[in-house]
Amino acid sequence: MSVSNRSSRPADARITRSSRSAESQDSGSGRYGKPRKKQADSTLAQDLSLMNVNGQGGLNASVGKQLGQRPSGPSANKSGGGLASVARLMKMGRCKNVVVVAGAGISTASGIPDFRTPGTGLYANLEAYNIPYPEAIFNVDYFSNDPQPFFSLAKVLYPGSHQPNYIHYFIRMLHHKGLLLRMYTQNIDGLEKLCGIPDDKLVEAHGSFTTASCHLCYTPYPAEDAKRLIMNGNVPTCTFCTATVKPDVVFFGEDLPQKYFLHTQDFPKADLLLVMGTSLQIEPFASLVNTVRATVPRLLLNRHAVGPFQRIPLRRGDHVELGDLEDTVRRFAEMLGWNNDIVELMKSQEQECIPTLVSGRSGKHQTGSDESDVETCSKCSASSCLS
Ligand code: CNA
Repeated sequence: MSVSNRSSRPADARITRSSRSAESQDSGSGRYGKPRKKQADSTLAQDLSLMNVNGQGGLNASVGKQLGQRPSGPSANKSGGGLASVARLMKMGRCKNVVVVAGAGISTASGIPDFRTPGTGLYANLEAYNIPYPEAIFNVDYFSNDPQPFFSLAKVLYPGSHQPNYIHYFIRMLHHKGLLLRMYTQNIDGLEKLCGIPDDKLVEAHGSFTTASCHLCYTPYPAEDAKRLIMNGNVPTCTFCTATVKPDVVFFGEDLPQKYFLHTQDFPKADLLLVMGTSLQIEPFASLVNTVRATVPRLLLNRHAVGPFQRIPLRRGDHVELGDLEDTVRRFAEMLGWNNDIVELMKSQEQECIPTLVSGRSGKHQTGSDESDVETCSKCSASSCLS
């Protein structure tokens, strides 16, 4: 659903994006289910400026200090213990309602930088954007005054110039095998759809570039026109109130899409939770991982231990596999006996989606800023191919 009707949504059906709170994140009850008020800008700015350190103030300080340095032992290392345990459960047919929670780390193998990886992450490379603090780039009040920093970033993130990688296809394979209950992604790069995960299996919790609207009055604006203008260095303006139009990517303090509320049905039903490539720093998304039933296995695949997976000892049923995500997912697929299927799926997707140059602006696999010639898949739509 579009965020264009945000203003008309009743307060008890709204939930907004914010940075992670410093209070306990593993209470099980979670705060995400409660409506939040939009924060005042100054409070928000203060809150956001703490974002990079918040993960260390959560569960307990001694654990926080050991971010990314899990001790050796079963289910908490790089040995494959956690992967093997979960793979065994899956092969026994015990996991038929798998929920995937994902973040920017699943797309770094596609060449899209994440936020927080030191050195390569977008937050470490923001000098070019001329902003006072990194999170200003997703601050709607800041955007209101100066949309250029976000539009510069949008040029990098707009779907079109990146391809899904093995990790996306692994998740696609979960669906293919009938095991994916739902994927909840924070990503806005559109690669989940592009690899063929169907719309009804996907919640893009932080919105996407698929639609655009006025950031003040939410009047919808044609997304392709907004893209063309932004890519050419121009500012799309609302036909109704003349304020700046932005792609419907959810900024801090803005409502999440209505589809996000599917979590109230999905997480209690899940029999396996896979958490991949996220620092679990953004609320309310981060707290979702605490809402599966207590007996449900949770597997974190990431470079560092994050959120409740920093606990020592881990909660019973929790598994952590640290390391490069693509390598880890390949090993996981091999354990499951899925590797060949995934490789075949990737090959067939490449062949099915051989782009053809056509005239027009409605292509799904658009790769450039040129408004007349776009690459469009001649056989499929991004979300239906190979379904
Ligand atoms: P983040 O805070 O940057 O965290 C990413 C996590 O992934 C970190 O813990 C990294 O250590 C880990 N990671 C990165 N690369 C790898 C790898 N190759 N192997 C293993 N682990 C890896 O990003 P989050 O997603 O947690 O933060 C949420 C933000 C990021 C969302 O609001 C997104 O909109 C936003 N974002 C999205 C994209 C995208 O759409 N591709 C890119 C950058 C930022």
